[in-house]
Amino acid sequence: MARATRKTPSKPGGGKAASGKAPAKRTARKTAAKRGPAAGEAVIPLPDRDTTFSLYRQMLLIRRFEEKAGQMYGMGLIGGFCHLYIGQEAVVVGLQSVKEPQDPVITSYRDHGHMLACGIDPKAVMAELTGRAGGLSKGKGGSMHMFSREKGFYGGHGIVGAQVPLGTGLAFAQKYQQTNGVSLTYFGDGSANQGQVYESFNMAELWRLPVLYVIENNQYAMGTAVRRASAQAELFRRGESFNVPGKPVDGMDVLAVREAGREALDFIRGGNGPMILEMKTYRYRGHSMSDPAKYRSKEEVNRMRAEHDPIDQLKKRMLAEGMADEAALKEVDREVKAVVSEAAEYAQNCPEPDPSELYTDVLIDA
Ligand SMILES: Cc1ncc(C[n+]2csc(CCOP(=O)(O)OP(=O)(O)O)c2C)c(N)n1
Ligand SMILES: [Mg+2]
Repeated sequence: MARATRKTPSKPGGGKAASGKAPAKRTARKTAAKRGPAAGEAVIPLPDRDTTFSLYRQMLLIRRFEEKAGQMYGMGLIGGFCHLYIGQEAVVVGLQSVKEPQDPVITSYRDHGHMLACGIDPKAVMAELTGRAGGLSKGKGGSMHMFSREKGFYGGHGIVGAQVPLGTGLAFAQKYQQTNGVSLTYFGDGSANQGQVYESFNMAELWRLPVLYVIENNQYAMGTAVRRASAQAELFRRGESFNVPGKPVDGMDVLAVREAGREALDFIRGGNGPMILEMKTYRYRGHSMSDPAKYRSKEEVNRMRAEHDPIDQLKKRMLAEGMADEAALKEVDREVKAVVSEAAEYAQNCPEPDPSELYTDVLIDA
C-alpha cells in the first residue's frame, strides 16, 4: 500500500523539519558553539518555586549520590565498572521534568543519574553498586545493569550504542499499544558513530516512531575527544540523511534543556516521528573510576566547573532573583545528604545475595 506523503511539520526551534533541508550551516554552527544566552538574548525565566526547587534538589541528589559512589569505589566497597555522571545532571533532570509518566527511558552504562531522576530508590541503586541482595538487580547486575519496569527505566546497557535500537523498539511499543508515550533514548557522542544508530534513525523515521534521541555530548568517548572521532561533530545534524530533525542544546543549563525537551516532546507526541536533541555537556570525572583522564588538562575541567556548572548556575539565579536564600538551599543540601547517607549505610549493611540466586534470572539452554 502506498504510504501517504508526509506532511512537513515545522521543526521545533524554528528550523526546517523533515523536508531534508538542514538549517543554514552558519546559523547551526553559531548555535552549536554557544553556551548560555548571549547579550541581548532572552533569558529563560525560572519556573515556579516548587518546580525550581525540585530541579535543584534532583540535580544535587545525583551529584551527592555520585560523589558518594566515587568514595565508596575508592574504599573498595564497589567492584567492577562504575561510570559517574557528575557534570551532566542538567540533561536528565531537565528532560525528566517535562516528560509524561508513561514515557520510557533507556540509556548507557552511565546510568545512576537516570535512575534517580526516574524516581528509583537511591538505596536500591547504591545496594546494586555494592552487589547486595537489596540492590535493584538483586546484586547481580552492578552499576551498568539495572532496570525498573515500574518506573519506566529500561537500563543500563554496557554495549556502546546497543540501547538505541532497543529505545527505538520501545517507541514502536508505545505506538503499537497506543500509549501516547515517547521513548527517551539517551546515548553518548562516541555511540553516535555506531552503525546501529543510523539503522534506528531510518526505521524510526519511516515508521514515524515516537522517539526522542538524546545525544549526551560530553565531549569525550573514553579518552577520545569528539572532534578526533567524528567526521561530522555537529551531532544534532546526524539525522539529516534520514529526515530526522535535530537541535543543539546547552546541556549545562537545566532551563534550556527543559525548554528544548518540552518542544521536542510536543513535536514527537504530535505524531511527527523522531527527533534528535544534542545536549552539549561535560563530564567532570574520568570515563570510569579507573580512568586518570590524562587526555585533557585540569584547566579545561576547572573552567567548565567554574563557568558552566549546572547546579551553581541554577543556584545563582535562585539567589539573584530572590527565590531562595542561602539557608533554604543549605536545607536542601542537608536533606539530600541524609538521603545519600542512608543509601550508603543500607548498601553496606545489606547481605550479599544467596548463592541460590546464581540460578535465577538467567536464560538456561535446556
Ligand atoms: C560496542 C562497544 N565498543 C566499545 C566499547 C568500549 N567502550 C565503553 S564506553 C566507550 C565510549 C563511549 O563514549 P560515549 O558514547 O561518548 O559515552 P560516554 O562514556 O561519554 O557517556 C567505549 C568505546 C563498548 N563497551 N561497546
Ligand atoms: Mg561521551
